[in-house]
Amino acid sequence: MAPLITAFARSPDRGRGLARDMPVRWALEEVGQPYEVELISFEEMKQPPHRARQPFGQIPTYREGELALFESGAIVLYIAQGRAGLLPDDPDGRARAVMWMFAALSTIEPPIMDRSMALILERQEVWHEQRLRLLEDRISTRLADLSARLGDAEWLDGAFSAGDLMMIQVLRRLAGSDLLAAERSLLAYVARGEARPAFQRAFAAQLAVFKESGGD
Ligand code: GTB
Repeated sequence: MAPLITAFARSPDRGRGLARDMPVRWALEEVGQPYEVELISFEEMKQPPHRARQPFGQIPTYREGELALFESGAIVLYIAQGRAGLLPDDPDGRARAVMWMFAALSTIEPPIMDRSMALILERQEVWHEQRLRLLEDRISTRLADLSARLGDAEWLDGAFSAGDLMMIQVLRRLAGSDLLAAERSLLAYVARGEARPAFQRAFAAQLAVFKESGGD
């Protein structure tokens, strides 16, 4: 049976592919694994049946046979480990690809998420501008370091891997910002990821959900 994932019935990102079902869809497309999607509302997400599969009442989740997973990073890693296409064959290369997944989620993403939250929830606070500057400085430092490491390479460590997939998905949260535009190599890196046919299929699938939910 095809894996089943959960996603927003109506994503607040308005089909921009920023919700965390996107990396899971992208990973499944990269390895050529067909999948099914259960769309759920915010209300359903907080009810006991969904909390049984995601304790924090969030999407995405993943079910394949008897296995039930939550956490998008863990799901992408599981998909990558079981199928060819997202991890190198040699053990050292695999370890480094996983290292980049962690770097994306635990080193690059935190200040980016804090900035997103600050822009949504903290605009009225008297300290908003000061905090935003601090967060943006922190992001700029991380992006400069990442850009220095990427250099002129196409991907972070040899062939495209789950590490690139997670990193690009994290960087996409900065789309349209001066922060990303300032690092031209990262801008091109994100564009290369988004140009991949698997990304395009995953993006189109989540956009179709938004449009079918009445979004414009
Ligand atoms: N660490 C978990 C994972 O990686 O799976 C985090 C999962 C998570 O944050 N899920 C969010 C969720 O279910 C959706 S993706 N939120 C509902 C809730 O917590 O009540 C995060 C997200 C939401 C909205 C936008 N957006 O509008 O742009 C982008 C990303």
